[in-house]
Amino acid sequence: MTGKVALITGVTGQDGAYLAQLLLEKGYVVHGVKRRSSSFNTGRIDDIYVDPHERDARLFLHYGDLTDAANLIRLVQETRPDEIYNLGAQSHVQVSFEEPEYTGNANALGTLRLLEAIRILALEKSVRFYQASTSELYGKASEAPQNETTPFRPRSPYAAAKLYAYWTTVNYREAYGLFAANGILFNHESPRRGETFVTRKITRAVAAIHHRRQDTLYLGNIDARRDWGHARDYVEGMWRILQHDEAEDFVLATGETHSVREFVELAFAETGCTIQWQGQGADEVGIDAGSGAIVVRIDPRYFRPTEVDHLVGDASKAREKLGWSHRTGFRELVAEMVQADLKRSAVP
Ligand code: NDP
Ligand code: GDR
Repeated sequence: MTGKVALITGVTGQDGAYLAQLLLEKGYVVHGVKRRSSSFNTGRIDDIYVDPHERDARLFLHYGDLTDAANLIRLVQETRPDEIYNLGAQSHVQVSFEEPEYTGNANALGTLRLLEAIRILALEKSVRFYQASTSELYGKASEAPQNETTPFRPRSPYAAAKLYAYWTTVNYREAYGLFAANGILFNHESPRRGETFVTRKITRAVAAIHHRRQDTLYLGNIDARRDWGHARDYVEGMWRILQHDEAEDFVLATGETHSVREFVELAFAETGCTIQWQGQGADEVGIDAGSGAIVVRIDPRYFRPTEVDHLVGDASKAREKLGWSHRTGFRELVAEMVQADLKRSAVP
């Protein structure tokens, strides 16, 4: 047992669930912040949750919200964490164009509120703070691959809010001596990925089409390129960032880039289906070479007002200083996600 205490915002999300699991395995007591919702929102952590009345319970959930400063101060005061992982956010880039103000409130000011809570409670010398920064900061990047010194050029309200949070984290490190570090993480996915992010949207549709529950998958820009890794590997990197002897910012990435189009092809191939592309632009379609059915169509509704076309990360600093590198490759990731969705959608 480490005897350490961690506080995780966003514990009900993809990364929060994997991180809570990892920290419990390492012997931590884990406090997670969950939002009040009219329906259950703890599905991703149900398997690691133990009734708090049980003697061996080490995962505790608290209601909270990054838009509520008083709540954050009280949570930090009551839980007295050694490590805080700020993973909570309105994390959907396209949604941030629809809800820019809320996105700024939760992602930018939310980070400030949490850092201020640490300062108000005079915990700067005892707490370590991890900020969930993102490759979206690079946006229209001038160079590839992107590393810790690549200039930022955000392209969405989401990225602009995360830019504020990034620099606020750096500023609290420099101004108050807080151990505060940014993980600049490139896209990472898993069977627990939210259903509206493109990877999971594809793997769910492939499974549903395979089981004849859906005919067509509608997508936006299939030529966007991303550096996709597995969330399980990336939460291990977050933990290593906070165990390092100095607070520093790190890129976590696989170093490989693939298009959404390639993701679609591989995901369908997992069910034995070969995709042939026909047409151009918004009229392009993906045809199942076996049946001749159109299984993919483009819907301009999913085009973003400004797009991030090409991301590929260089994680050599994390490899050298933290001994971190990804374990799960692209093909393995796609296969795991499709197989998980095939299993889920086979249940009547
Ligand atoms: P998810 O969308 O799966 O999870 C986000 C979490 O934040 C959920 O628990 C959500 O709660 C919670 N949340 C949303 N709004 C608030 C709020 N106002 N107050 C408190 N909690 C809130 O995201 P991921 O797990 O994929 O990502 C984790 C973090 O890492 C996010 O900050 C994201 O922006 C960032 N990131 C993610 C990357 C990725 O590829 N996954 C890459 C780089 C950065 P609820 O369950 O109730 O919705
Ligand atoms: P991203 O992830 O914006 O990179 O942000 P997302 O999966 O939403 O988009 C990836 C790329 O796919 C294109 N795309 C579509 N996207 C969605 N969601 N739905 C579609 O139908 C679709 N068709 C094409 C997008 O245009 C884009 O280019 C994720 C989030 O987890 C952020 O929180 C995180 O910071 C970054 O990754 C790194």
